[in-house]
Amino acid sequence: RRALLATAAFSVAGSMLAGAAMAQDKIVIRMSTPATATDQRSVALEEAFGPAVSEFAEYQPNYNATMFKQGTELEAIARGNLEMSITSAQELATIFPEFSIFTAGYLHRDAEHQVKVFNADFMEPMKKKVEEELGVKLLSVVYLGRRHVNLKPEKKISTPADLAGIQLRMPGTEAWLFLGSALGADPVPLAFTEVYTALQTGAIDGQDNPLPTVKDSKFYEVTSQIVLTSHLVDLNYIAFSKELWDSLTPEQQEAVQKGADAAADLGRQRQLELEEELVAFMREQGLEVYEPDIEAFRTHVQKAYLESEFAKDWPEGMIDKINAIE
Ligand code: KDO
Repeated sequence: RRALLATAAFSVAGSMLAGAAMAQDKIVIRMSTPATATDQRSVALEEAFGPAVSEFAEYQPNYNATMFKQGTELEAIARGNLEMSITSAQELATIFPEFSIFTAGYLHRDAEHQVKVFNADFMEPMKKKVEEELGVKLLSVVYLGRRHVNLKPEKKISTPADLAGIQLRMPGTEAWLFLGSALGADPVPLAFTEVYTALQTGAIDGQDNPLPTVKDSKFYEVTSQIVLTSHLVDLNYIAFSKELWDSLTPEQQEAVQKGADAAADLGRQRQLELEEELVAFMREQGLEVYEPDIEAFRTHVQKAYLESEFAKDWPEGMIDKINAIE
């Protein structure tokens, strides 16, 4: 962790906005994500962010991790090789351990709670640290949705014990893998872009993602069931180069901020609507969709987190503050 941080801090100072090339006198804002172009976060950014900055900047999204591999985007921004990404608390936690608080299962209650937490006073020092030490500005919080367990085997899952021995793909960071084991499964690290094939060939038994992702990336074609665990009300942050931000005029900064907020609002609305519709869609595709014993999962997962090494890095009293937000 320290080594990465040191490299990142050094690169921020050393990069001369190399990435912010100008196209037709416009700043180029390259965004890299493993998400598809049809994912609601991608669509919302194209519809709301791109136009909001179009007077002075050209928004250039890159999807399916074709520009940077999943999990390497923050470092790319820090080094001045990228201007923007859709990052996760799990990725931030690899550099700033306190962000692991937002990776804990059954913490955020819903999309609205996420936004209130992101805008709360206690988030300010955390955002500031990311800006100052990594050169990344977290503009807005994007709703990814309720993650559920999506399996290929037909075995009925009621409690965490039923997931024993299940090879559950998780994204490749420590915080994600911990969540997989807290659920009772055997976590297997794998990049998002590899998941479909791994399910198809049986290299993994399952994966976890919100329903809109299961539809968008067609995981329903290669799985038999969705266990509605709702184990993580998942979020992403719109991450922006602090160096580029500092080079903008106040009006341009306002446009960037407003565009990010508008994209986050639009994406959140659409994702919530999709989540409502998609249980029926999955059943039409022949998948079993059912709720397990949620209390059994919640108790098991929360206990695992509170007893974990991660909890030692959480700011004092923050869990209570998060829970106290109405
Ligand atoms: C995934 O790899 O399962 C995940 O859902 C993790 C998220 O944090 C996010 O990176 C997302 O993938 C990508 O944006 C692809 O949808």
